[in-house]
Amino acid sequence: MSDIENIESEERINPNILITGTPGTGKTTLCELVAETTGLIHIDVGKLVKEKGLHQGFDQEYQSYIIDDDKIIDELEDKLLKGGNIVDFHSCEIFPERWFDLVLVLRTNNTILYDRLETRGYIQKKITENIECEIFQEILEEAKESYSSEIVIELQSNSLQDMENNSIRIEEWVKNWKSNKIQE
Ligand code: DAT
Repeated sequence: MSDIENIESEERINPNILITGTPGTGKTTLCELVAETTGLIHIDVGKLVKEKGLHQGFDQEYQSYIIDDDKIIDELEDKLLKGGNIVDFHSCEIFPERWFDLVLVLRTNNTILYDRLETRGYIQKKITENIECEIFQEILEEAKESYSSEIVIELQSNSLQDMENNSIRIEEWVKNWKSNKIQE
């Protein structure tokens, strides 16, 4: 880590958390819950991409936006440097490593995920692509390659009980992070 990166991370009085995982694993639902219990600000990057045009057009074949990494980074940089955010996105390699204090990768059983994506109305090609992404644990590998192994944690997200457990665990982690910060 460079000196500049150290300074930025030390200046934050609230942590930044990234919740990532294959579409349908429960990122947005969990982030909304955690935002309520911790006061962290939920940043739904997929929603911002659409609303603020942080993309290079729409891919008709895959029915998804072709994201523009630079536009996304520019949009989020100031907020993330301040800290106190819980960021929700299905990819994690585009963000600077220095932004995050914790990276959580949600994982869902294939059958459950299939049903969730079908209910969402995804076309078959997009369902298959996402199920394969989950089977080959692509996002987990991406997270391990992009961030320090100590801050990357895999969380199961199959049931409402899992969601509740995950939310409590994150709330505890935020409390600990803040009290460690005060003692520094
Ligand atoms: P994502 O943001 O990862 O695309 P989501 O939060 O929109 O996923 O959730 C997709 C659907 O699955 C939604 O209807 C809520 C449901 N869901 C999410 N996490 C769940 C969990 N742990 N147990 C049961 N249902 C869950």
